[in-house]
Amino acid sequence: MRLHYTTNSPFARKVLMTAHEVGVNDLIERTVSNPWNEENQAAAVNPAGKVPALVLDDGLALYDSPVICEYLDNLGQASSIFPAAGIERWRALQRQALGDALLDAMIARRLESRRPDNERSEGWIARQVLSVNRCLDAMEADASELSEQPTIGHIAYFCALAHLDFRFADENWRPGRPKLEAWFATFESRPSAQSTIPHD
Ligand SMILES: N[C@@H](CCC(=O)N[C@@H](CS)C(=O)NCC(=O)O)C(=O)O
Repeated sequence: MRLHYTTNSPFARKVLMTAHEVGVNDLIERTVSNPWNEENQAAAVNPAGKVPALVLDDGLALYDSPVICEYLDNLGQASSIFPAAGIERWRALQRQALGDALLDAMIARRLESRRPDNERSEGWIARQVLSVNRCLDAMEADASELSEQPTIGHIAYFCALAHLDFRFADENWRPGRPKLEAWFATFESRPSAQSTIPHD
């Protein structure tokens, strides 16, 4: 199977960390497909033109990151980051949705900020900033509940926070969020995180 990804996509990082955590890294071939280039190869397999996209050996293309992560988890023999049916599963999926929502708002803000002056909406940017801060506060409220055993929710939280550090390094999210800061510092040392540090 072949993963279309970029080295700076936090959604692709979710997939790469999942592959590492469940022990299927070696099964994945990789193609860097920049969605912002005209020759974006991801668009040939994902109609949305986004990364990550995973093409299976029989040609079926899977997207987006929640679907790919669950597929890889199913392949993994050693461990699982998707709890079995029950409340823990819903908590993990809800956390994944929260991490992804933080990313969506952060990326929307960044893209809007880069538009020409006469096209940019400061109101739209302010709306995304509010969303980012609400997501961060919800994560802080949840941080002491996070289990030792990682789930897809942990990975989504981590990738979202790490992407804030990567793209908005001058806007530290840590002040006023001590539990989230402590959790992040510990999770950051996992090999799956250390082997997937983003770069442009
Ligand atoms: N919901 C998607 C989001 C994927 C996404 O937004 N990827 C970005 C890169 S981080 C992308 O490809 N953007 C290109 C575009 O929006 O056209 C997922 O979870 O995989």
